Amino acid sequence: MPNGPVSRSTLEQALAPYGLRVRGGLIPNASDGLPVLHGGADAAVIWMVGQVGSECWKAFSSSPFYADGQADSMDRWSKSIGNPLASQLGGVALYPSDGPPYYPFQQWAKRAEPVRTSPLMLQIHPEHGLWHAYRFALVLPELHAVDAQAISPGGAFAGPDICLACDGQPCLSACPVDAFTGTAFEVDRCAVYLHGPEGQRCMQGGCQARLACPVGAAFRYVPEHAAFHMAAFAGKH
Ligand code: B12
Repeated sequence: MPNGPVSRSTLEQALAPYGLRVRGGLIPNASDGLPVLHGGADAAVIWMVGQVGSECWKAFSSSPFYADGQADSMDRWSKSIGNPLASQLGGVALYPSDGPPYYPFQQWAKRAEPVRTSPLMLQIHPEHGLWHAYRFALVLPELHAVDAQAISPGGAFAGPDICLACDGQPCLSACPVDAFTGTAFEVDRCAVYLHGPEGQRCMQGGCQARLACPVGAAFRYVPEHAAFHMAAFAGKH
C-alpha cells in the first residue's frame, strides 16, 4: 500500500482476494459520530466495504474463522481484513454489528451508492437487489484527488423507487408467517417459525420474502451462504 492518500482502485485491488469490494464512498460530517483518527486527524472519507451476491463466500468459507466453531465467524473474518488495512492507512475500520449503539450503515449506504429502503427495510440496489451487505466502513484521513469528483458531498442519489413500481410487491406476501408488515419486521414471529419444523425451508434455502424479490435474481446467495446467515440469525433469537 503506498504512502499518502490511497485511491479507490488501490483499495479495490486489496479487497478483491477476499471477494469484497468498495461499494461507494461518502464525505463524513459532524453528525456521523466518527472517532478521531490516529494523531488527531479528522476523517476525510468513509469507504463502504461489502459484498455483492456470494462473491465473498469462497474466501470466507475457506478461512479458519468459518470452521473454528466460535460465534460471529463472519464478523471476526471481516475484522481480520478491515483492522490491518485501516491501520496501514492511518484510519479506522468500523463494523456494522459493533453496538448498540450501531453506526448508521444504512444511512451511510444511501449516501454512498444508489440504494433505497425496500418494504423489507433492507436496502435495495437497482442492479443487485437485496443481495448485498456491508462488512465494514473504512474511515480514512485523506481522500485521493482521483476520487474527489466521483463522491458527491451531499451524497444524494436520485432515481426511481423500484419497489413502488414493483407489480404486486411479492416480498410482502411471501413470508409464511407474515413477519413483514411493510413498515416493520416482526423479529419474534420469524424466529419462532424458524425454530420449528416448518421453518426448515427458510433455514436451508433462505428468507422467502427476500427470495420473492424479482430484482437482482442473478445475485441471490448460494444455498450454503443463505443457510449460514439464517442459522446465525436463528441462533441469536
Ligand atoms: C439491529 C440489526 C438487525 C436487527 C433489527 C432489529 C430491529 N427491528 O431494528 C435484526 C436482528 C432483526 C436484523 C436482522 C437482519 N438484518 Co440487520 N442489522 C441490524 C444492524 C446491526 C443495526 C441496525 C440499527 O439499528 N442501526 C442504527 C441506526 C441508527 O442506523 P440506520 O442506518 O439509521 O438504520 C436504521 C434506519 O435506517 C432504519 N430504516 C432505514 N430505512 C428506513 C425507512 C423507514 C420508513 C423506517 C421507518 C426506518 C428505516 O432501519 C435501520 C435499522 O433499524 C444493522 C447494521 C447497522 N449498523 O446498521 C444490520 C443490517 C441493517 N442488517 C442487515 C441484514 C442483511 C439483516 C438480515 C437480512 C440478516 C440475515 N439473516 O441475513 C436480517 C433480516 C432483517 C430484515 N429483513 O429486516 C444488513 C442490511 C444490508 C442491506 N441490504 O440493506 C445490515 C446493514 C448489516 C450488514 N452487515 O450489512 N438486523
